[in-house]
Amino acid sequence: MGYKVAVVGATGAVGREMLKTLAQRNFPASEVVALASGRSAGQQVSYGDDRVLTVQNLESFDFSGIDIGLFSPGASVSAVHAPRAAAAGCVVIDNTSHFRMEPDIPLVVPEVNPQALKGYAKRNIIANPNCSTIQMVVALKPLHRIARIKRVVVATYQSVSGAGKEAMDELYAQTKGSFVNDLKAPEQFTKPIAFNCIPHIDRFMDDGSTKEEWKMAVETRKILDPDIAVIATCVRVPVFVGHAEAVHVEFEGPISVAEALAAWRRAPGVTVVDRREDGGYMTQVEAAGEDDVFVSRLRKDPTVPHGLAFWCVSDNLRKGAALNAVQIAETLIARGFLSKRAA
Ligand code: 11C
Repeated sequence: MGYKVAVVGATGAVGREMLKTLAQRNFPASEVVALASGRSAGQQVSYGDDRVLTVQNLESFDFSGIDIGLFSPGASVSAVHAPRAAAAGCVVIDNTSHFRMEPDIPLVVPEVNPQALKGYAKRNIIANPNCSTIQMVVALKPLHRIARIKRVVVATYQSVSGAGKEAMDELYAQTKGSFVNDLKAPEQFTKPIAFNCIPHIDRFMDDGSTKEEWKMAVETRKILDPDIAVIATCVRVPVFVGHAEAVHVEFEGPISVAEALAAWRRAPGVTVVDRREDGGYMTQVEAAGEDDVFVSRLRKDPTVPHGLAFWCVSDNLRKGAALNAVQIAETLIARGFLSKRAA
């Protein structure tokens, strides 16, 4: 007994993390299928510590009988194959940006807006938000409950794994090359990423912002509250895994540091690491491989009537992608949405 699960984009950084997460959490799967483009078909990928799956060709795969599809193959591939899988009765949880802002597609972070799942059956597709949005809304939700948020100013420090495996390889090659006088020209990024920070993630929009910055604003409003104003500056940093964010929040009414800490300590998915001393905060390297969103450096922002500033860190491949997708599937099961299709 269990669910038949397909992982689409199984050879990518997020796809591999999806397989790892399913196994680690003992997801009730009776069968797991790994899918990718024809180019990767035949490759082997790990599912947990002791199982290996042979990758099958997504293009020719028949989704009939598959209960849940965890998709992370790139937006243009999801655009074609997610509706095809959904039409065959598979509930698609799509990690790409393709469907997120469509009004009849739920955009879900289970700790924040699980209620949005109830409309999923209209399209049979649920969107997984952008990684930098997920960690921010997990941290903001407990604060928004006690004092409504008006405005968020955020700067991100995003790891190269957000841009995929080739981007990780580029950071590695450039870093190594710099020590042996073998400088590698940028291919995945617009400038060298080793020993550098690049204030540019995703494409430029007409207003001068980047699409990553736009996503943080519109996704936060769709998930948390349409009235919250968000301005983001998204920066790529030479870190392999884990995104960090400096978040400045303006509230409608008073909220103290003590109240915010107490709210976070009660909140699912949030871990407070905030000792006001050397090393009393989390960094990306420590958050890699962990499930939670870590919050640190909380203090009052005295430049606005009701303001707080904090630092938050999370593993972008886990809570920012694979784990959130698996948690959506677990929430669907817990709420009884998927029981009919159990094998
Ligand atoms: C990055 N946040 O770090 C991006 C990766 O819209 O799903 C995820 C892009 C997305 O580059």
